[in-house]
Amino acid sequence: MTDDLATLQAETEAALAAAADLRALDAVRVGVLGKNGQLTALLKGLGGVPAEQRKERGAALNRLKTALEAAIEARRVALDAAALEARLAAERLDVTLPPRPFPPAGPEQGAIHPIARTIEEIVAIFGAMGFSLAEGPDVEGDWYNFGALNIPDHHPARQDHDTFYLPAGPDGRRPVLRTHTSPVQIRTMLGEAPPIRVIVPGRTYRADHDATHSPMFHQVEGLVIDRNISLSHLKGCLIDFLRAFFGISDLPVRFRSSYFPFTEPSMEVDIGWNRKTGELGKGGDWLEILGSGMVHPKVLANCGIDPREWQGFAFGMGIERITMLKHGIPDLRPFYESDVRWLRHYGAPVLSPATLAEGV
Ligand code: 2NM
Repeated sequence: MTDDLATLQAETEAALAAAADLRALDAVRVGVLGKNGQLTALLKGLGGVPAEQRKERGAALNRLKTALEAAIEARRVALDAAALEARLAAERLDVTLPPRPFPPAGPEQGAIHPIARTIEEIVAIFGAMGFSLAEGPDVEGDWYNFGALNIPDHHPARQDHDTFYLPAGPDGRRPVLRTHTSPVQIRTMLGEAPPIRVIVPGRTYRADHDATHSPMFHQVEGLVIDRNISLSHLKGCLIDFLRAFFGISDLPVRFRSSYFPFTEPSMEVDIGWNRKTGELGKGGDWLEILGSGMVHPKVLANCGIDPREWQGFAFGMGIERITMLKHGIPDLRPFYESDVRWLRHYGAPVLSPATLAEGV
């Protein structure tokens, strides 16, 4: 090998050893083997070499080229390995560590909203009694919300001050924000043949806003249609529900005659409590908690169900109200304010679903 080639080899090997990363390595490669590289220039100059030396010179240049390509590749492998080692060290993960404990209540942990929790509990209790969950639209037609339920045209609930009406559609009818979840029961009776057992939680809307009323609130209603259903079934079902929901096995329950257009007879349901302390289950006072009754034959007929063959009962209650009673929540307004301090205090832990197995 001539001196100039030995020098080029030595300089290139020194530069490769000094290249600290893949970019520096590539710069060395381009400087030697690139279009304007030093070795490329020597190869281009081969034509000017005297004929008797050209063969030997050409062989020497090719050997050097092969040697330098191998040296560059070796350095690339070494730098790749070093880069991987550095990444592995930086991103080290000890898979033998025990799992991080579920974070305590704090900024990083959410909670189940009390409304959502109560709905889960109600669905669990009625689910165990064979009820299915039914849902329907918040925006309803007048007939589903009122007419099918035997609510006459002059009924106060129909007046503008109670009901949110939407602008009339092309047919001239004004849709309503449902004032109760009963239209879902109507849709269920229209769409399914009896026997029926459904529980219907959801949002409802009334033009009412003060310390104890919100224009949007939640209701749960239930419906049972079968043969030979009587008031006894209604009473047994609701007593079982109330005792399970409030977790008081001997909770006093009282049925009081009342009136709804969609049920006959109708009954208001009270539970025993202490008015002074707010304690449920004892104290000699009564607190109204839900409405109920035997589904009116006209309502059944409106839904294509023959009232001579099928009977049923229905009931409805406000979710906010029973949630406040169960948990001693004094004020309605924070339910809708998304204040995380309130949610953390009254919310239910996540990952603890409402089940009857553990008691809701
Ligand atoms: C209540 C009270 C009493 C009720 C009736 C019906 C239907 F569709 F079957 F006729 N659904 N819900 C009902 C009955 C609701 O809420 C206080």
